[in-house]
Amino acid sequence: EPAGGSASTTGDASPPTGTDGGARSTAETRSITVDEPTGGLTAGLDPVVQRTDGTWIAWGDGDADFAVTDERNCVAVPPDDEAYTLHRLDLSEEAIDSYYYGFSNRVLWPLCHGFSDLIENRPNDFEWYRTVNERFAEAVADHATNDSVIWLQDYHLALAPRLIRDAVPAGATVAQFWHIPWPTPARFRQCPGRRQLLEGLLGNDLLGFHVTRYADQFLACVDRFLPEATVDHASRTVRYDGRTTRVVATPMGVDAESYAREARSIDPDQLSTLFETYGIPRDVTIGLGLDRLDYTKGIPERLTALERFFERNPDWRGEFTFVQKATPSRTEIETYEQYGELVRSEVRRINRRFGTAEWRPIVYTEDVLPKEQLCALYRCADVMVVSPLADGMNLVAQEYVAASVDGDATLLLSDRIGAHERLGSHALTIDPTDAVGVAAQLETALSMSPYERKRRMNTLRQRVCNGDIESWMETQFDWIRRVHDDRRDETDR
Ligand code: GDG
Repeated sequence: EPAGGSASTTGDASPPTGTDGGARSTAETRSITVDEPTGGLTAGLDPVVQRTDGTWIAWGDGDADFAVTDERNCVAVPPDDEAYTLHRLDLSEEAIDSYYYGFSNRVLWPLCHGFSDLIENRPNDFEWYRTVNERFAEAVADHATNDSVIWLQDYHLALAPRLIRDAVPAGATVAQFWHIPWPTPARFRQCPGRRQLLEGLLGNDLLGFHVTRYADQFLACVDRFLPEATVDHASRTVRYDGRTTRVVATPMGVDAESYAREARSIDPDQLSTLFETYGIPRDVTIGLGLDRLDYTKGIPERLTALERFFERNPDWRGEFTFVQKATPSRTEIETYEQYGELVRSEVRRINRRFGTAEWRPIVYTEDVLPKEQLCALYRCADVMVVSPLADGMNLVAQEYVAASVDGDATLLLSDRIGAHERLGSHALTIDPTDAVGVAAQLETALSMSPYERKRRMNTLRQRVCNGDIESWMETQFDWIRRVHDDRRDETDR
């Protein structure tokens, strides 16, 4: 998951270093080690915060074994070279349950992705969401000066910007990036506390989304639910309560260079081990799906499409293996638990239906792989199917493109996700709910001429390399500088 930024966080107990990293202490030595970041945002943010000598404020579970900090809950990162300060907010179990597994992921997540029937608005969750946002605002105020740039990450912190604005010196700039879709007014109407959320977000000087559709939907919601605000749709700015918020669409990229480098340096022995471990035959054509186990990602729909494909194409049985890597997440929420069971049982059913003693149509794993193995999988996959029903951006599609260094690979891409607006015209577009259509596009991918396949992949590679994580960071900071200067001018007048 995206993990927090400077003066910000999202829901990972070890935000600055991704999936399994963290400023980690070992019980015996009480020493602190820092693991390499794995996620795209953390990998991108870490060097930025290091260069700025900044502070990264992130929540963690108070019992985590890496909670060695000073009396202010701060730790130096890296420990031996103090490039920035990590300030951890220890949250109680109840706070985490209500703030993270409650309002953030039982209300905002399904609401923003268009899964209204999955919204669970439990008593107290919104109050806890507010309380944790207040704690963030207090921690930010502790560190902020008149020159500070405060950059918040994601939907877990919608109320914080306004609280921060009121608590920090006037010269500080407050910005936020919203990593998930923003819903239409018809959907946002169902949001508990919707007015407070909009007021909170309008505490930002800058609010970023991945694509213009989400930015415009946000402005439409402000128009509808906060009538006192003045929205200028042409410049995408909002005047509210004496200040201006600029709304921008800045699509996020990946560290393309590092995925390409890893993919190029695959060791053949390592590859054989990977294939053996997962029982992937060496001579088959490989399809790949790689997602968090989340109901937005369209995994059962993808499996149904694969079933159609094998029904329609008996010749491909024994010749095509689909590898589905799914990482369990938010399993404290029952919907996620049930979703995982559904996916696993569909895999078993399809494998029983078509599998033989030598071959399984679907190889399924929930293992978390180190980046080099992830890149090995990307490079070996002849076709990748990215079929979410909704997704702010989707980094996996871009990582696959970056790692497809041979150029002979094809991407099937859902037309409902942010990544489609960047890459759609050169991928094979799919409607994730149309199993027959997806199966047909898979047939197209597998029968495409090598020339056409390379032509498409090379164009995709150019796009992904040109719009990588570094250029995203630069765009963010160009905008931050711009709103900072605008505010200076406004205060001077
Ligand atoms: C949210 C938004 C938006 C996965 N398994 C392993 C592993 N991963 C890494 C991938 C990728 C990341 O996790 C997943 O990123 P996505 O963008 O695909 O999806 P979300 O987690 O839903 O992210 C999304 C994103 O934020 C950024 O704004 O694009 O729309 O929902 O980087 O590589 N990494 C390693 N081992 C694994 O097994 N090392």
